[in-house]
Amino acid sequence: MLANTTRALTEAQREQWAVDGYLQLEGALSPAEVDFFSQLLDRVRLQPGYEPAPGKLPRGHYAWADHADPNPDGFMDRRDLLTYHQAFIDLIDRPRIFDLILDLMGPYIQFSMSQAIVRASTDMFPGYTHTDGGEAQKSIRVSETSRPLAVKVMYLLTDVTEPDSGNFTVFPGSHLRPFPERQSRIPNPHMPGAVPLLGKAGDAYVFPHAIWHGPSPNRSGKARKTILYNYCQMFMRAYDFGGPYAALFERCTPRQRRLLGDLGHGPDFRPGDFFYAPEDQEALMAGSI
Ligand SMILES: O=C(O)CCC(=O)C(=O)O
Repeated sequence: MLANTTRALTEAQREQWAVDGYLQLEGALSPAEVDFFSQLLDRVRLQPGYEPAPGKLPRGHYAWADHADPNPDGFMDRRDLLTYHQAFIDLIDRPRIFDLILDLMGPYIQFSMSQAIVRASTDMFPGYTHTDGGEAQKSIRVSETSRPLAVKVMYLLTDVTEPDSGNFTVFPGSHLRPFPERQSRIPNPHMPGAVPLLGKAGDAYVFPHAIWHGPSPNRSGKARKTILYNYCQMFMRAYDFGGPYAALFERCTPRQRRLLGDLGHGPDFRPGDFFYAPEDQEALMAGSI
């Protein structure tokens, strides 16, 4: 059993998390929320922000861009969504989902990354299979009884009901064992063991950094839209900001502020920060203060 402080997961979810390494939650967002966020992403893509810069920057790095492809069904991979709308801030600790995050990860966590990905329908993209967190994290796996290092929630804003529709594709159990990654056998969404997940707009997938996963090609004829939120243990670095995200604090609740690095003593760093949490950490995360 995991040493949890809260009990949001059912026994079946706990087992699926430990064995398969991911969860699928139905109806995490309501139909109205799906419409709202979908339209919001259409507006976000017309604004400046962080996007990949292939050819200029290596994979995983983002550059400031004037806008993404203006076509609402075109590719977009926008990072650091929180400044665009209060709804993105409020999604950080959305009750039902954040309860699961706390149950899985414990209370000593921070928010790490927000991202919106639109996978255009195209014959040009073969899919992409990876672990999260770059080269070093790739070789770090925790056991079934450990807290995860980092966990992502991926909210589907589009129905994905057929294979090769940009499905989130997982290799169940791969978070626990070495994975065959060789130049001659580059992991891909069609190799043995791959499970392309189906889901409805509003569903969410929850997965740890160590599971091999990624998008399938999208040849469905329609774009696949998602929002991704990442949480990590407090002693790790966030992806989207280098210190406390002070510019957002006025728009946040105390819990959201803590998740964005407000340790209660201003923006300055002190030795020990992020390793030893403030005394109210557990109560604040649980929502009891
Ligand atoms: O499905 C996608 O577009 C990418 C999701 C993914 O692999 C990730 O967030 O790490």
